[in-house]
Amino acid sequence: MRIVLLGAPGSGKGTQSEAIVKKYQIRHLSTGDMLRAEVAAGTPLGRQAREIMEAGQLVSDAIVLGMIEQRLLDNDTEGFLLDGFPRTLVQAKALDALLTKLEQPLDVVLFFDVDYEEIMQRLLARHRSDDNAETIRKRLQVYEHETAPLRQYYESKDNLRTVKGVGQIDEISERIFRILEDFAPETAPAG
Ligand code: B4P
Repeated sequence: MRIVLLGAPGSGKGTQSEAIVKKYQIRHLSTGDMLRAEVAAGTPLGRQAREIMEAGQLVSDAIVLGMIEQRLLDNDTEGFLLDGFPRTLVQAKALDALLTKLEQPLDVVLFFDVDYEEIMQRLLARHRSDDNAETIRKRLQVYEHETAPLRQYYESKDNLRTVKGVGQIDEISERIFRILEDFAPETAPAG
């Protein structure tokens, strides 16, 4: 199964990714995790990304595309879950082109519906270095401007499904699994 998770920062993409990849045994590709690993390792890319992330801005499309492209080309599992990518129209179009080349079209884009007040509370409780009030406000503005238009983009391709992202974490996973049932590969009948 090939899935994209779309939603505002703090809408629970990373949290729900864990349950989804465990259930469907697909590869988890989180651009946020990849960038944080680069920052922690102090690589040149990480040094460049750190300030941008702490300011609540998006890292350049070229950097993110470079990171994701090789991993998609190397992917040898039955599918993948893209978490936090694409985040701009440029990234979405580049992803389409790559997946067309690989003959691996997306099955579904799951949009996490959570209001900004709830997001603010969740992220302020987390204490990550890009989770202070000012940076969160900036991240939400950037989301609104750069990423929210992707909803319409995927809606027009008939790929978008919306999941209500508020409630107990397990309840939200169940909602997601119900949606994903429509896209899970059929298992061959026994005998
Ligand atoms: P990400 O790592 O993608 O982080 P995020 O959007 O903040 O979080 P997510 O939606 O995954 O929320 P989570 O489950 O953690 O991005 C970080 C930065 O990296 C970006 O700002 C940007 O600078 C850069 N970046 C990443 N991808 C990029 C790209 N493609 N292009 C350019 N730049 C890129 O949940 C948040 C909190 O809520 C957690 O504490 C969790 O425990 C809690 N929570 C989750 N579900 C809950 C629930 N149901 N109820 C209550 N709390 C819940």
